[in-house]
Amino acid sequence: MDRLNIIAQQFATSRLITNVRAFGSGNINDTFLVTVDAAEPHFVLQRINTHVFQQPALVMQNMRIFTQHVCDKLQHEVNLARRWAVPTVLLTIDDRDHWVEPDGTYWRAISFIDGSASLDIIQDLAHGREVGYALGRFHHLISDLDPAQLADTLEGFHITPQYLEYYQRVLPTYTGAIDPEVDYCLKFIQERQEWARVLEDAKSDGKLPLRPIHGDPKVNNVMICTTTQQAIGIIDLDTVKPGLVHYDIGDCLRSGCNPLGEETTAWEQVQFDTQMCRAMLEGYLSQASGFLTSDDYEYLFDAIRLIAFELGLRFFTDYLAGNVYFKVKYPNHNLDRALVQFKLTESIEAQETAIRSIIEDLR
Ligand code: GN1
Ligand code: MG
Repeated sequence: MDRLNIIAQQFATSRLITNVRAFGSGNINDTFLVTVDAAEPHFVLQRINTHVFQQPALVMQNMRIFTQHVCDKLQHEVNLARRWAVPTVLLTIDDRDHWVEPDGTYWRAISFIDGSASLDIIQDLAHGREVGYALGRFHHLISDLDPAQLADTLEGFHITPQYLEYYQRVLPTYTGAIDPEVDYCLKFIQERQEWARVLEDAKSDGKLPLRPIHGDPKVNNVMICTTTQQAIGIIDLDTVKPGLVHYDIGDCLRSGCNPLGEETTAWEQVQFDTQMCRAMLEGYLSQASGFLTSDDYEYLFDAIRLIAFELGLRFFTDYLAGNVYFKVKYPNHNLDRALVQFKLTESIEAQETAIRSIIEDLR
């Protein structure tokens, strides 16, 4: 039996493992789908990237608090018209929520939401509405969870000014060529430095409150029922922690309204799809309008623009730093990813009036 099977076996109790294979397209953790014999449900096995999540025990603690809260709430819900599934943490034979290998790597297992699948790229407006719905449902379910109960598992996550500071520290260490693409990125960031504080300023001014958030609600983290095509859950709970719902809304839209997807190499053709933006926001607000304040609405456009910009900045900085954070398949991968996000940001900026009027229409 190879090592992966031995690790998977820790979480499988007496079930017989039939297969362990690489799964999904995450940029941080290593993910595997474990299939077990006969009618038993499959599960997901993950090696946590402890360079990124330096306190994995806190990640697991947040997950437990989150799951408990949501499961309690779902039990008391009267409207059970739609299925909503929460991924649960599997325990090892000796009741631990993780397994540490002799080489120090940190592993955990999570249930797979049966009868569901996720897609890397948005398919159509109906899919967009479902992805938006899922984020709204998720926010609604945790809107009464006190964010102080959740640990900060990734300090500085989505704090754009901190990414800018890191960028300023990395920039002088870059010894590669300043070709036209790199030059475009340098100027792009330079021109947006001041504005990039917009959400953090609003937070400091008391306009936007800390709430529990998902942190990474991109399209492929929303599970779609394979029979009804409805969204039935959100996975990847590592970054559930206190934050601004704006980070989530911005992240969800920058992911869903880019029909070419974030991994395209055709970055010059990247456009922000405003029709999709309307569909996604409609889906989101059908669940979230009850807890959003008028200040929340005021910052929605900035959120959409900022999180695309921020992800471009994060990818570009990692390219300059030598690809130390995001996994890459080739040396310029993070540069290509940054160009996609910056082109998307440009398209958002060019369509500001249209996007703002969609937000006005829906509020
Ligand atoms: C990372 O690993 P993954 O794919 O779930 C990143 C997100 C980015 C995303 C871009 C902890 O998520 O913030 O939006 O890549 N997660 C972390 O695809 O940095
Ligand atoms: Mg993630």
